[in-house]
Amino acid sequence: MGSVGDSPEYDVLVIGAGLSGCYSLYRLRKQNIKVLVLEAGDSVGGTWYWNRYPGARFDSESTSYGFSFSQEVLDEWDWTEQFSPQPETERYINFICDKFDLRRNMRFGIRIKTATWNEQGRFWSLVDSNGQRYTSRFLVTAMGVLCDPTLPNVPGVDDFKGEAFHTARWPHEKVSFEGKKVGIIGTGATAIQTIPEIAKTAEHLTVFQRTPNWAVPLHNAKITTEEMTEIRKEYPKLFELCAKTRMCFIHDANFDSIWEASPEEREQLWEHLYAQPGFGMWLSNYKEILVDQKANDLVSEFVAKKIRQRVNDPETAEKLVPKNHGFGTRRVPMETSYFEAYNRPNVQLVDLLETPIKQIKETGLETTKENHDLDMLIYATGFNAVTGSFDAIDFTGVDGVKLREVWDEGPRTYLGFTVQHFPNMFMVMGPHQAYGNIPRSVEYAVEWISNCIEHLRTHDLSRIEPTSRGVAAWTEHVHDVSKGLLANEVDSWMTGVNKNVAHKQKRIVARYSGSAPEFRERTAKIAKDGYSTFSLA
Ligand code: NA7
Repeated sequence: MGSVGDSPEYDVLVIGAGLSGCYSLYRLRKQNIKVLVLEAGDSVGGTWYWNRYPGARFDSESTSYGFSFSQEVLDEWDWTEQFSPQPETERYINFICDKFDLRRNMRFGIRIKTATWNEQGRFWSLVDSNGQRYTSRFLVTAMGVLCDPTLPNVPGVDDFKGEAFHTARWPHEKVSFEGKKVGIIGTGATAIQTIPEIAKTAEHLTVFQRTPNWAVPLHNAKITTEEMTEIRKEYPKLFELCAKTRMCFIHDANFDSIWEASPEEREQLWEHLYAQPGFGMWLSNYKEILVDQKANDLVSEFVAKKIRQRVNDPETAEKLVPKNHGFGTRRVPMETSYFEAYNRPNVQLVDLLETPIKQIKETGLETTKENHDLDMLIYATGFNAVTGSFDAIDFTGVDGVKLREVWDEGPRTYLGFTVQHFPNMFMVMGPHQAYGNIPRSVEYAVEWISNCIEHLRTHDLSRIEPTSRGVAAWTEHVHDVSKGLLANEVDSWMTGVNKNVAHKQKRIVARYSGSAPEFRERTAKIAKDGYSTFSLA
């Protein structure tokens, strides 16, 4: 595949066949656009293809996480659990791809290495790891927010001779823990889902924790066929609600002030939220808890009390209580019997703040205190988030400008969808976009982008690029709305920090932390005004 003369082979190339890529293809193809999706994995699903570790599941309610664009899909697909497990989600994405015959415009096992803008021909030229070239007028990146897994930067990572897996590159075959001494590094959302599952069958599980996280109960449950019939009737209301809430979840903001509630009333609300399924404790709490340190200290103390109640050994419990950040200032992991896992005789917690990792060896892991012999080592060590998948491709724009250089001090975008010097390139779930309940945000982003491409085609325009003024104003706006949020003063993937990646030591403003309705209002206005704030040709 290549370009014929100076004209590109495709109208649009999409990188990635996760939720963003699948919906991009569906939409663009409906607009009679010649589109090809290039995916590194062997099948569709993105995040839900790669993250197949035991216990992987939604933390968002299944019914609010599914796509809303097709009535047929809503009518035909039954969710069987309130928070869908990974195998079911992967089946769901495959169901959609089969239903709309999406695979015929997809190529798998294709890892893009370079993406270069050709100014003269006004097209993008992509080259994969085998040297194959693909060209298109427009480029849509649909590469996901958390797709580039990272290993710990400790000596000896390659030396371990036992089984070793990163949770985001979990094997397709069943992994057995029986009779094995298993070690896991990390205690983020992923580890918190998988630790209780591994603990059930491993002979011994050692959890190597650097930073504890504030996890609260998920309260998952089955969905019966009768319940699904009722849920189906409520879909319009449910999506209407998601369109109004700050992060597109069904959990609505609480506008009550913590300072007007008595200690008993606070306790009552928190007990209620702690017993509710999903993100309520995080998102429907008093309005001050995510912005006012004193309010945050109070709710953190409540969650700490719960941890102390649930973990039998007081010393272990204390290690599991976060000390360097407050509740809700990192993405809150949702757990199912996570804290109770530490009451099992076969589970041991190693606090890496007290005894850091010295090295990984052929036989296991050595801390500054002792050797841990292991048969299996699991890396639940997270991702080079948000910009990681962009770092992995050599993007070259106008006049040889490199994306890595443009984003050297943190992302600079226009509307989160476009970047100056990179004409005709659109990002789904790129930096500076509102994430929250991802599929809700994906649907909006894909619709905005496909409408924009449609506008360009119908107006005989073949080039769109944001202006430096537009980028400066949007980037400033994104920085402004992030001010005052306690989360933006804490190291986490949401603030772009990954201690294992050399250029990710400093906090950046990686995402849009204003409300999703505000994000949509601002970006929809630009579309309504005919994209006149862009430079069009
Ligand atoms: P996270 O949330 O980034 O967690 C990664 C974990 O790995 C976290 O506990 C890290 O500790 C730990 N880590 C990373 N590197 C090391 C080293 N070198 N030594 C010890 N511990 C380390 O990734 P997840 O996959 O759990 O979750 C990602 C998102 O997926 C989640 O937020 C949801 O949105 C879904 P640290 O905190 O850096 O001290």
